[in-house]
Amino acid sequence: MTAIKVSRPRVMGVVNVTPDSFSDGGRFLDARAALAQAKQLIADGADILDIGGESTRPGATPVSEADELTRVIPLIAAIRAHSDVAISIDTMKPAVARAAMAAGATLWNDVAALRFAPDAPEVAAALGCEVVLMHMLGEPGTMQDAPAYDDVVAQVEAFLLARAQVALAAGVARERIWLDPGIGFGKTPGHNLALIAALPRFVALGYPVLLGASRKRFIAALDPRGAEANDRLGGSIAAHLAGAAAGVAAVRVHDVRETVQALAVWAAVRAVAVERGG
Ligand code: HH2
Repeated sequence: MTAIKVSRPRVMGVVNVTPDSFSDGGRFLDARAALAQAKQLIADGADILDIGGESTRPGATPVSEADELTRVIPLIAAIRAHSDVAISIDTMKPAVARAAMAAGATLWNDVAALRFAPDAPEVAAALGCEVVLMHMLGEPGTMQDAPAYDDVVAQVEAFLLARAQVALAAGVARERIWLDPGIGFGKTPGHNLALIAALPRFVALGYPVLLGASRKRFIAALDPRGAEANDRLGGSIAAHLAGAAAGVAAVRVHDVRETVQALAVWAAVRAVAVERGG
């Protein structure tokens, strides 16, 4: 075995406490089932757990702040009591982010990139947490209505840099800002492929990049047989390995065990290639 170590992206495991998420909706709505799923993902090798209480798929029912808090906060507290795994909260609501940090989370994953609540940038700064700024075209309800761009890569890049500026101006420390091109959030399969192909350009912006391609619909569009959401593991791994090669900091996945294994093989091959001067 080689002595050289190649770093691989961290693996963020998804725990959705929702009735309607596109691939695992309803499975972990029960608090005990959600905690059991979280423990399983930790055992499978997750570096971070991403806890979500509101689906963002088009047509999903909006969730009240009170319901979202009830879904996610006891779970975060229970995970924290069980393990010191890093925890992120997938929410667009500042009050939910604040309560999540108090319960033990350290990362705010905001698919709205701090756009949907006027005080979101200030709350992120005051919390002192890491924050993921993700690109979405418009809003969840309408984002998939014929999404169009002149140049998807340039426009997503400009959006992310502008949102990073807003966060910086509000007082979020530069080293706490992550960027995410938002695979599937107002994109055709072609847009998603262009963004995955452009990951080296996003990584070169100097912020950690998060890639979330797990079980997304563009994979079905590329599968000659088509594929239901729970039948997209191969395509998910392929997309995340492309992210690894581009140098992303983390991948957000439903299938932690298989992704950890794929990344271990990828990193081992890279290490041998580096050792041999490749
Ligand atoms: N994708 C989903 C949700 N949150 N966050 C980031 N940063 N990046 C992503 O790509 C991303 C995300 C959608 O996946 P899922 O949580 O499985 O579905 P739903 O939104 O329906 O709960």
